[in-house]
Amino acid sequence: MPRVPAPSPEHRFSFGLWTVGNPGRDPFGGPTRPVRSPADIVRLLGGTGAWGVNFHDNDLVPIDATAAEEKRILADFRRALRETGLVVPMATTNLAFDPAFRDGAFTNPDSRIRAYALQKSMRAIDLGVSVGAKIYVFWGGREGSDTDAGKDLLGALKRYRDALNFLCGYVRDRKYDLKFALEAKPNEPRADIYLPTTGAMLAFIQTLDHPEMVGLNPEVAHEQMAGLNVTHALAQAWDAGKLFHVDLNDQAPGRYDQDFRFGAHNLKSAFFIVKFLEEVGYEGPRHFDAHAYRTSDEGDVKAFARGCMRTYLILKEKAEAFRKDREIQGLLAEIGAEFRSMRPFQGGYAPAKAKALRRHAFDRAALGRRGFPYERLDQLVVELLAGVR
Ligand code: GCO
Ligand code: MN
Ligand code: MN
Repeated sequence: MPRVPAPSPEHRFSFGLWTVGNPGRDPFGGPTRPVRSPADIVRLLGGTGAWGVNFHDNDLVPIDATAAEEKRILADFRRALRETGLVVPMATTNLAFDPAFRDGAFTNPDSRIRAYALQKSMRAIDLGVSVGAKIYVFWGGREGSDTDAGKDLLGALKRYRDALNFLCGYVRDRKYDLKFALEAKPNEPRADIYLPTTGAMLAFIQTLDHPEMVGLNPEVAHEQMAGLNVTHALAQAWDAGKLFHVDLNDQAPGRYDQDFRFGAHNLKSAFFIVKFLEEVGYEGPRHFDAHAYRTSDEGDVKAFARGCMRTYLILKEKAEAFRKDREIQGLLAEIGAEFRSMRPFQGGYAPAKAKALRRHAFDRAALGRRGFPYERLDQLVVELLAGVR
């Protein structure tokens, strides 16, 4: 069993103020842990090997803070960053919590609320950039519907597009070194959230004025809530050059939004996620958008944060073991074997190629007899993960 390295800044692990700082509130009960100040949360992360801390504007500065309060909070926060060496890779706007956003922010039918959402986002972008954020996430949790009875769906998409175009313009105008990452989620808190999957977001990005500034922040739980395969979503985002950020956590399909510790529910799926990110050479933040169980005390919250990172690193070792395993590689070679006789038909279209392919005689029955050793391969993966290989 190879030694698992301790988490360190080079691994680019990040957490949100709202995740490790979550006092254990849920829809059925109040907090079970004390509320910590942002600087305190940074210090809590400081000793764990984490690299970054992310925030929503109001995780750092309460929505009703005075200018003097804001100044003091920011000074404390900056001091904690200096003390711990943590950086702020990503920031975002809270456009979900305040009652003003009950029917969405950028897509709200009320033009005053849409304008307020833009103002709040511009200020939050300034705040994020002022502490070094290079990625700005948009998760439109309230952009959606509980009933479509009163919804102008095409109008909502247009407003969404207008808002992102406006904010891209703002970032360009200010010459900020900042990219946007859109985060899809199918439902919760709305019955149906607009642009519910990574693929839907990807198509939407192409309709924006500055698609090159805008990428994706796929989240494990959000894909799994919908019964989808998150590694497939990551692959599509990567293939499009749009994997700007990733929210790692875990989730059983068909449940409420669980936000479990990375790898807590589906270790095999977590393995394929890590294997994919490491194999393609993803260099962005590995952000854990996960929450400790409500039953945790503060010590257990630390164990939760360490657990997210440690599981990632264990699975990274396992991905390396997969790559070096001769039996596994032998099966992969068998599965992907090239047939020399098919070479003339590969690559793009050419009229002569098409002509030859039309004439070629295939032995369909023989093709139908070909098996693929996925049972053997999958069992080897299971044994690798179970530590008996
Ligand atoms: C959720 C989301 C959020 C976002 C966050 C950053 O399900 O509540 O995952 O945690 O990631 O708002 O944009
Ligand atoms: Mn989520
Ligand atoms: Mn998220």
